[in-house]
Amino acid sequence: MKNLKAYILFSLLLFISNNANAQSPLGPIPSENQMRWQEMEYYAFVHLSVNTYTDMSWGKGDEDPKIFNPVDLDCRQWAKIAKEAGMKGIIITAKHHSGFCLWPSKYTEYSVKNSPWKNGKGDIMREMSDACKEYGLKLGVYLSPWDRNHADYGKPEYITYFRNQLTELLTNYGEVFEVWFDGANGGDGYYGGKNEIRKIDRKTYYDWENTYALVRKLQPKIVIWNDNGDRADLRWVGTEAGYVGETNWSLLNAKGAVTEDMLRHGLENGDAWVPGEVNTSIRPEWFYHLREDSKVKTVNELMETYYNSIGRNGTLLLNFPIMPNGLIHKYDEKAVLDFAQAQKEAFAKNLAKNVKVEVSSFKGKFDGKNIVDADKETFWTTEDNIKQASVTLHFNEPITFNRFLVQEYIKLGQRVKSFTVEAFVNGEWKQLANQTTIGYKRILCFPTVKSDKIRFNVTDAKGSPVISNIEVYNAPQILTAPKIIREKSGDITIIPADAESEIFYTIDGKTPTSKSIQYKTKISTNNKKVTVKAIAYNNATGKSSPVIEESFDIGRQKWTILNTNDKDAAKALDGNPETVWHQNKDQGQKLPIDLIIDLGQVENLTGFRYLPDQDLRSHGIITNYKFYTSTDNKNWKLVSEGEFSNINNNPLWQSKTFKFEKARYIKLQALKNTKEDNIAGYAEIDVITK
Ligand code: FUL
Repeated sequence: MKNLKAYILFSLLLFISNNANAQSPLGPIPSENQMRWQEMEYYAFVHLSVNTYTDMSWGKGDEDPKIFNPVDLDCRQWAKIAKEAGMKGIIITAKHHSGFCLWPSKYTEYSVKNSPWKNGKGDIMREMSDACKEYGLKLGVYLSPWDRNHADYGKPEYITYFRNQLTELLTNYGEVFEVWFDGANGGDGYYGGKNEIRKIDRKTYYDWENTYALVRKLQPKIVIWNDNGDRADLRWVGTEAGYVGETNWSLLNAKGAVTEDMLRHGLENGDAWVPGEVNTSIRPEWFYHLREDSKVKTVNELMETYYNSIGRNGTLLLNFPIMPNGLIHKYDEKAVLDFAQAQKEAFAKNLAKNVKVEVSSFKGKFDGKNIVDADKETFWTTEDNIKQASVTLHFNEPITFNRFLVQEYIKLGQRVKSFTVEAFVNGEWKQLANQTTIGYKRILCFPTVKSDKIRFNVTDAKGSPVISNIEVYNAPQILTAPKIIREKSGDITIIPADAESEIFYTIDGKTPTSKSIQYKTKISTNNKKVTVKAIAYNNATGKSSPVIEESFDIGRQKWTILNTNDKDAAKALDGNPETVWHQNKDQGQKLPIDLIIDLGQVENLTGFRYLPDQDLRSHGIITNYKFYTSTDNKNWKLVSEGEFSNINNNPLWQSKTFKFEKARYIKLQALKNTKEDNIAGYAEIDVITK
């Protein structure tokens, strides 16, 4: 009897301890909406506005709505591609900085209703929402706070207008999973015909607190993305290049300034859950430009983006620039479907599924088996207050692998501060990786290893680790395309990405194969215009990289920068995007500053190109310019002026075209830079000729 009582008591205690909460949540944790969003992992952006028809990165707000005519527009094509690519939703630029609305808003005339498209009877938001429903995708909305068209922008009245528009978008088109409030804000614009510069304080002007309250009331399941200095549900990662920091905490402080470092890495001891979303475009720019048809990202670049976003505790928001006809370009479609295929191949077989596991300690039912059951809802945790722990996976026979995937059960907080991965090779443990954070998902890539034992060690954590999943893969190798540059001498150099592959190229427009010319030394081009296409080819596997293509205008051999003695000036013409010349005005002075170049002979000019410093934090990134030509270096003619729109976030080649001019001298006048100081920086300067 006594034994029975003791047995019952013991069983009861065991039951309670087994089913008790594994660990209490530690620090901030995701809301249900943030959790649902995190699990989406991968979704699309689409950019379409009036500037799709003017070849500009940003619309100014004065574009005639009559130019907007996407005659073949088919949101079902966008949705079908996104779905087939494995994406879970689409965020559409309902209104970009131009102020032009893709839906017939009641509150403005500047919308599709005054465009020829469907005789002004169309509604792209409606078509997008219907297409998303049909393909089982979630719908997201980008509504630019900055509106370069609206007469009231900068006044309190505009906030009413902005909220009216938000209300339309979040009421009339069904459930919306994410709203995007772009950070680019204030500056020159049309503003109802005033054509002036208007500055606002992006932290206070929009009264975010009440704007958020409205959003949440209309869409209780939404997540808010905001890069205007006011903490929302999600954060920008500080770059549009497609990566977040290797160390990536999903935390920030709810109040106080946010630095670039915090955007990139989060904040270990932040008091709010604000995870990072990696936004990048499948082409260099966000909007469609014909010249970028040869610049669609390759599978390798996209896979790298995948590992640097989803593989680093982020989500991936990948953009399709919509063509003027209203469709996604077939090259973009192919690239994203090849990318989906590469993901499938990389993660085809989880070699760790249900293998034998040994853990250093565990608590109740939260034992090692939960890590390898490929179910992220079950997890392993240790006894309380343990900050170091390890998991060893035992395989029946040696496996070959090069990817390691690990997930924390973030509903109980992000805990791991550092970890290592080891493989047992030739009788000893060999370290494969020594890393910091994990978060929702971390994927590590390393050279292929063969082993029958893998060990994962948490080396430091905020509290007992809670790990939901470990997976191991052997991803096939994908060759990376080489880089092509043209030096000032006119010679072309092709730089391989790895030491093993050979390079083949063409300069006759044909697609290169392993039968094309093999690259051995610099290609001399007599200073002429030339298009080079190249591949890397691996003889052992017979595999090729994607084709890289670069087009160069006239060579710059005879060029001289006239108005300087600074030796570093050569860096602006050396063909190397990594080297930059900084031209300084005297301390205390401000721009403008001129860069005058003698082309050595009269050329048939139709435009110029400018590549800024690739480091966005650097000084001297020009935002506004004037460009002049001359035949005698005395009398100058202004041939182009304007802005390099999105250069602050995306330091790409800026191409500007103008009416044909015969000239020997060119002058680029930098009017303003991102820091509003006295420096103009040039990674490269080039011209476009007829
Ligand atoms: C930026 C904008 O200025 C770009 O045009 C683009 O919309 C990108 C997604 O965000 O800040």
